[in-house]
Amino acid sequence: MSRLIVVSNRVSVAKGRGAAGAQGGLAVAMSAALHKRGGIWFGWSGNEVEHFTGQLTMERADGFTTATVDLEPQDVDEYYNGYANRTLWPLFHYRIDLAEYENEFGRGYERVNEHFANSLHPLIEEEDVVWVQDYHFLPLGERLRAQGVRNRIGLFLHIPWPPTRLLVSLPHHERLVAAMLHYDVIGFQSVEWLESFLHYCRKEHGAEVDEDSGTVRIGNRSTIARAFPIGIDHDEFMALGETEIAKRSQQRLGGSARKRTIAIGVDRLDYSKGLPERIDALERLFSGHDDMVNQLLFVQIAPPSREDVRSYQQIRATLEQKTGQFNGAHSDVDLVPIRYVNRGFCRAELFGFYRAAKIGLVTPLRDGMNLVAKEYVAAQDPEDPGVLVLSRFAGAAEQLTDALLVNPHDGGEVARAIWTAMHMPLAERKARWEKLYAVVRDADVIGWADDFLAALMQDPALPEA
Ligand code: ADQ
Repeated sequence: MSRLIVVSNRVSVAKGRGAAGAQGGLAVAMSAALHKRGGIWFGWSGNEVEHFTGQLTMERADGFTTATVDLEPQDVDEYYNGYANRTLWPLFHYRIDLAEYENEFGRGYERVNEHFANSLHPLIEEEDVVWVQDYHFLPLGERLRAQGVRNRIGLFLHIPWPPTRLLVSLPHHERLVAAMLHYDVIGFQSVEWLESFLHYCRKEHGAEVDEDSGTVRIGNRSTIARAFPIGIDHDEFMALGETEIAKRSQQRLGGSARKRTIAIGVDRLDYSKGLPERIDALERLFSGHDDMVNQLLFVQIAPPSREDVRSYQQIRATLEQKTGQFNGAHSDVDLVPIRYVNRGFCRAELFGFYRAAKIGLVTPLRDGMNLVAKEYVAAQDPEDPGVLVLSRFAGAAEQLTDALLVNPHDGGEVARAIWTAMHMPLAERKARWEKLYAVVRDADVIGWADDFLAALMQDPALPEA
């Protein structure tokens, strides 16, 4: 079996399935795939040094090795906070108004991709396959090819692919996408993102596309582009549900609700997650029903992220203001309708909170997939399941069609969906949940990694011209 090399911006080794579970599904999937095949997980250490040296820190993990490099502060500013999080992230989430196009960001991104290729290249052996994760490394495959690497190299994009009309606003977009064609396989979360990519390749590069095989050909280069929807680690997550921590968390939240229906949102504090719009929808619901404070409690768990980036400071301030105003207007002396919590919880605690909540509110404006929607479904009591209210604009909506699907920009529609969820008869809740759960169980993250790697190892590409 070929050895696997995973590349991601940060390396985060899972401590083992079913453990305390502080890591996300991705860390678990990568650790499992590496454990099975042996290999190396390569990325940024998260540390900064005055001058980049490219020196690798190698450590043994469970059946594989981690290899990390330190970056210098300018790299972190320009590549990570800059091009990745201030240019590509907003643009790829349709927020062209927030995308910043600074030459230094682009140069920093190119430079760090070059650094990564230089450090990674000596580690690659003849039979290895290289699996690159996400938008931080769109040109990395090309850099490795330029250094003579002929191994199979794949890319999985965790975020959406934007419509062509938006992407063309990015300076040098042609070069960026042409570089991606050096990957043998490119994976997307959903058919919608895949189709946007194929449309762009046809329109801007005159690519020949074979829809059946997903082959995209430009000149003498070709790549396979396909949808591989990511899932959660179902078995690991269900095991967390059996823990005392999960049970106590469920009781703690459920017991504190004073008989109100609990709705929950769990999101990184990011403008793509539609958090202010969610409060606007609740405003409609509460203004339309006098007694709502006695009926509904909304718990929003939103740990801050990317705090060095201004748009993230702004979304945080907006949300604080909105929840403050909302609670000022709708609280009673002994009841507060929104609990807004700015911190992370361990995944067993999250399981308990999801289970205590009879409504899961997952209403991003755009999201590559959204694993919270899947975790919410997995955590429900089969005999008395809650209802998932899900944005049509999350990749997850392609699979979770038995949720109440909503347009997150339409506050009235979201408010009506919450009302419907509050009053949905048990038989309908069960019928919907059973179908949702079957999807979450059967398309999990371990199968996702296996499918991607099977595609990557199949049909070796013709040698580069
Ligand atoms: P994210 O944008 O981070 O991921 P998501 O898929 O929802 O979004 O994953 C978030 C993860 O963080 C979930 O596992 C959730 O449980 C966890 N989390 C969130 N808030 C937490 C809290 N307060 N405490 C502890 N854990 C918390 C990106 C893309 C997504 C895509 C994933 C995976 O933006 O669209 O689904 O990658 O590909």
